[in-house]
Amino acid sequence: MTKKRKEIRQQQRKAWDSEKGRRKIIRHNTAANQEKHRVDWQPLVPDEEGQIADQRIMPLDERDRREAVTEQATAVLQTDLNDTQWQAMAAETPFQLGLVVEVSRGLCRATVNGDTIVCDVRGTLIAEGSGYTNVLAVGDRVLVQPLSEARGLVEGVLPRRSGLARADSFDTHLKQILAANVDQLLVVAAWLEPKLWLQMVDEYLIGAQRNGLKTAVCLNKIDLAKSKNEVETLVAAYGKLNIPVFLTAAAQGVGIEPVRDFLRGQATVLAGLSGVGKSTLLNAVQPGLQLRTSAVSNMKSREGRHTTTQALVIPLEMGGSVVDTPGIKDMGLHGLYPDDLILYYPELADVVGLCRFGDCTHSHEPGCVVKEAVENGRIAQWRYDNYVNLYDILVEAA
Ligand SMILES: Nc1nc2c(ncn2[C@@H]2O[C@H](COP(=O)(O)OP(=O)(O)O)[C@@H](O)[C@H]2O)c(=O)[nH]1
Ligand SMILES: [Mg+2]
Ligand SMILES: [Zn+2]
Repeated sequence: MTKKRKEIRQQQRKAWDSEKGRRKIIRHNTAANQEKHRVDWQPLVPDEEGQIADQRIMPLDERDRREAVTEQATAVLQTDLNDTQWQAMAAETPFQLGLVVEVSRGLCRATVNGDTIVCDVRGTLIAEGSGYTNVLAVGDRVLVQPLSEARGLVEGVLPRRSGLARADSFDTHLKQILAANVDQLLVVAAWLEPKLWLQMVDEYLIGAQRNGLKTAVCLNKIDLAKSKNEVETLVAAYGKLNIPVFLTAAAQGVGIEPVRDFLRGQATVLAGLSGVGKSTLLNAVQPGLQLRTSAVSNMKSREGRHTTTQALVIPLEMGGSVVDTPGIKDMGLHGLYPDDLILYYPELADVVGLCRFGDCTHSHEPGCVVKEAVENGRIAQWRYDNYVNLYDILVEAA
């Protein structure tokens, strides 16, 4: 992230904080709140070049509409929320505070006073107008009306501290929230079976960073690598960017302690392809969990579509919790402007302005400083390749 951008963010944050009193209780999805958010909307700030990238092709009013909705979706986050405050909010209502631990269509499982009960979601809670395509996600704090033993009704969703969201693949100006109130994302990948796919790892990292989450990578099944050295050399690029990389062989209990340290006391989302070893890893982190693990061969039948993504919140004995998300097959960078991709490749951003041609695409031009940096090893070849590939994908989708 450039300095300018940081300053802009800080200014936005200040403006946001100064209005705190007026915004105190925000409940999602109510007509009154939609009005309120509208008041809170602030004009989008142009980038360093004074323009809002890549939106020229859209009619003006459509652009405004999308910006407004995007702004709204992020505006409902209140980053300083904690359990005490959620408790206090619930105490002001006739309902109980619940933590959503599992979601499927129209139903969820929520932990209320230590018991996990099945809840319907009140029909008046609609996603429309919230900036999201779904009403709730695992990790949400909700207001629950107990109906009978082991059954309840979700009456409202409390404001979120944070969330992992991705742009909806059809309505890219809307977001789908995958997990709420999480602090960080741990990408789990396997060295082999399934084969390491660093472009996907980059996508997860970018997705999380766009949501303001801390990130780390767990590279599992290193027992299948010829040498640890080979693995370390490859992922050194992440280390240079201060993204922690944990090398593990979860099935053998190797390398687990640093992962445990990373998870302790934090709300973490796990992301990664089926079969990379997420469940095995969690079982190693907390023996006794006994999550089901499956051989790679019978994965296909388990994979749902995005809309039926089921996730599970697992509380950790050492403090903190983990959201296991079997369904997040791809993070999707929908809605990211191609020219903003460079923000997530700081090692490229460092040199990118120095090419001989101002409009250098860093693919074939002479005097390209990026290519030079790749050749002399300052930029990892695979990071460069990922950047170019993702850039092309984003341009095509724009
Ligand atoms: N060789 C090897 N296999 C592993 C390792 N960790 C997990 N596996 C195997 O990979 C398969 C998928 O693991 P699972 O935890 O179900 O993956 P998930 O889909 O990401 O939750 C299982 O057969 C595990 O036994 C590891 O460190 N090394
Ligand atoms: Mg699993
Ligand atoms: Zn260049």
